[in-house]
Amino acid sequence: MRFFNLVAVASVLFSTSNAAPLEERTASSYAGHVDALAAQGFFNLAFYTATQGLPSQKCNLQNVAVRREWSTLASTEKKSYISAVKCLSKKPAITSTELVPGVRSRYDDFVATHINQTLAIHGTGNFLSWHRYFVWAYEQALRRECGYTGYQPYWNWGKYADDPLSSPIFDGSDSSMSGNGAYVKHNASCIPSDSLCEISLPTGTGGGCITSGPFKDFSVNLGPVAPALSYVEPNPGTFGMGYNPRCIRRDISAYAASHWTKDADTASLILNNPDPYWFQTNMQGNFPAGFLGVHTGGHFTNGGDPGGDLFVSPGDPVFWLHHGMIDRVWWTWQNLDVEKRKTAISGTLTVNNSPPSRNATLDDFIDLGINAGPIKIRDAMSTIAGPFCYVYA
Ligand SMILES: *[C@@H]1O[C@H](CO)[C@@H](O)[C@H](O)[C@H]1NC(C)=O
Ligand SMILES: *[C@@H]1O[C@H](CO)[C@@H](O)[C@H](O)[C@H]1NC(C)=O
Ligand SMILES: *[C@@H]1O[C@H](CO)[C@@H](O)[C@H](O)[C@H]1NC(C)=O
Ligand SMILES: [Cu+2]
Repeated sequence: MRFFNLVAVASVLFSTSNAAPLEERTASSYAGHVDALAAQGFFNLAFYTATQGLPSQKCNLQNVAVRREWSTLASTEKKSYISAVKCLSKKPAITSTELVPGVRSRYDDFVATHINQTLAIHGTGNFLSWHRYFVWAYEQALRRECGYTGYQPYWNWGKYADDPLSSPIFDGSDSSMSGNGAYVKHNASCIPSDSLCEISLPTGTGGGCITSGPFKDFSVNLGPVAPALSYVEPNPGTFGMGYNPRCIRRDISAYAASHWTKDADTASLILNNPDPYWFQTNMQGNFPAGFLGVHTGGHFTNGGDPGGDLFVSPGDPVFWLHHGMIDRVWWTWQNLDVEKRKTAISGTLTVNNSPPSRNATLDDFIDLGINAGPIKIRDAMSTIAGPFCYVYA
């Protein structure tokens, strides 16, 4: 019974691929290699649950959420997502200003948590699981606290890699995530830092405050900690936690997008890295080798401040679409060998194991500070078990 139902759901999702009105179908008709892998993975997951049982009784066909690509949302759906994000940025923070002097909103609560834990959640064994939990908790906040009735959309990089500026994500229209920053003459961005310039990313045509779209007046309150632009107002507090209201600056980079986030880059990441260590390492980049990877490549497609700041990047609302795709790529990779990869983790507790630390285990906890309590990595390994109940179209 379960078997046929899940397969039916997968077929419906992948044959029609969306419920958007006709005039928006052109954008969503794209079906790259990565979409085919996601579909194949979904079928595998359906077969697996049919033969092994669903991992959680709480999550079933009737209530499973389906996260969709930005361009497949109808304009009204995009706008309701955007409104919910703005709503979160207007709700009071629950973090105390004694702990984080710069927080002003529920949105900032998430940014503060990310800043606080940055050095324990990147290049580590919990990178994928922690960010899965983070995106989910944010989606829950949009729904529970801001009345959003949809789910977290994602940004399928490969669709727009040649021309991100005219994508429905960055075209600056009122149903986009806002466009580029105003042009400000500036130097190339050095990755990972100016003092260790392993990759020099050519400047884009922005660098200043975003000039169009829904987030033109959005206030970034925390950071910077490691700004990609030298002229960002320094934070008055410690570790970026002081109050530093400023605009979102972007420097949209077709260079980063087209060099590291094409559909073929993502497909190759999924197909050519059966070892979880290499999957997550190549995803996050190999900077000494001049390779940004899809994770850093996506962050530097929008770039700027806070987008190009490893610590403060969730301060730019496009972060959540980007990390939705990161999670979808992991989900796809997992589903291509469900049995083996539902427990596959690798990596230690410190960034690229520096300084050396022990391996992460499935029994280690991940937490989101004030936003959500600790869960075991084990409980974040499946998107249809533990606290989660969603799949990707
Ligand atoms: C650009 O780099 C040069 C050389 O390192 C430096 O002198 C200059 O201040 C930089 N300009 C900006 C705007 O960061
Ligand atoms: C840590 O994990 C790696 C593989 O990911 C393994 O080679 C190594 O032996 C592990 N270290 C310990 C102490 O278990
Ligand atoms: C940062 O992490 C520490 C240690 O886990 C915790 O005690 C503190 O409350 C956290 N601060 C924030 C802002 O989440
Ligand atoms: Cu992060």
